[in-house]
Amino acid sequence: MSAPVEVRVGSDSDLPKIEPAFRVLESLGVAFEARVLSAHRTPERMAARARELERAGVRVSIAAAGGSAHLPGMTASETQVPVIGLPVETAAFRGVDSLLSIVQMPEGVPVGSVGVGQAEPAAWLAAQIAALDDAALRAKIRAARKLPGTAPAPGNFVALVGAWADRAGKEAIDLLSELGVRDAAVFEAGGLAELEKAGARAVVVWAGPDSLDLPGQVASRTDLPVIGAPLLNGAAPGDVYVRLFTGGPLAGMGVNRPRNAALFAAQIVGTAVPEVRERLRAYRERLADEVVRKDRRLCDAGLRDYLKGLTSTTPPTRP
Ligand code: RP5
Repeated sequence: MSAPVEVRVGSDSDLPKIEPAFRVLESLGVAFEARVLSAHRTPERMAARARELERAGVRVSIAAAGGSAHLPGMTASETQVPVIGLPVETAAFRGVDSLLSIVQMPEGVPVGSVGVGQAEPAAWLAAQIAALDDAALRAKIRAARKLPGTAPAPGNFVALVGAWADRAGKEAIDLLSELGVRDAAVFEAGGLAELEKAGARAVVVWAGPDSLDLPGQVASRTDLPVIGAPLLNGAAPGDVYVRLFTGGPLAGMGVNRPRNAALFAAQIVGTAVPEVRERLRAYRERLADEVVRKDRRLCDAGLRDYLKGLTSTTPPTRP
């Protein structure tokens, strides 16, 4: 049996920069395996280890990379184990390049990103996911984070916080139910005790333009894994992720990716429920089949006809 947490870096030059993550895991007594696996320089080796994670009993992977930072996303594309992306600071762009590359995942393959250089929050989040079925570790984390009292053991329930995001909420609940997570419900941001009591295993918090700090506020008051999902109209303000990553440790999603928030939550449930893992795999296979079908059609129809078909069927962009 492997350690419950894997920490992979794209280069050994990342290791000193994320050292605080190792210190947090060590202080909690959470066993981890550290690996250097480059998405570009050792793609096969990186992918092969990602495919082994689930069978090896790894519950969560932290993938740290800088610059083009493809390691977290490519890891996530090879496994249903939740991947926490840790954007490493860069000299040229202060890590903004790493962050945007990691967080803006396409629909269907989520990565839960932390902020630039947030090695400690990444480790807390990983420890919290690893601790979901380990009451002693959970108590240790709550004490270390100065969270009062004990929390009930989680069930397989996903809590959605922020009732205003009706459409995103519906999309997420529909997808969760398709993935076999039948218990999902909406709570007010103040209802943390209730959602913990209800048996939440993951909490999705919608963040609108005026509530970008809400996920961090929720995450500062619970040791359940919190997923922060920004929902915005039009171009995102430049400080969207500065505001999102203030407060407690959380897994940030790309802008307007409610389905990825649901998928990440389902992956967390899937660490305990084999049926959900199976459905996640089937969902991923359907996505792949769809791309293959499109590629075949493009090859058969030729570029001009394919483009004509696209312009007549492209749905209007989502507000
Ligand atoms: C990324 O490129 C690594 O994650 C690292 O942050 C960056 C630079 O790597 P080195 O050139 O230092 O190996 O893939």
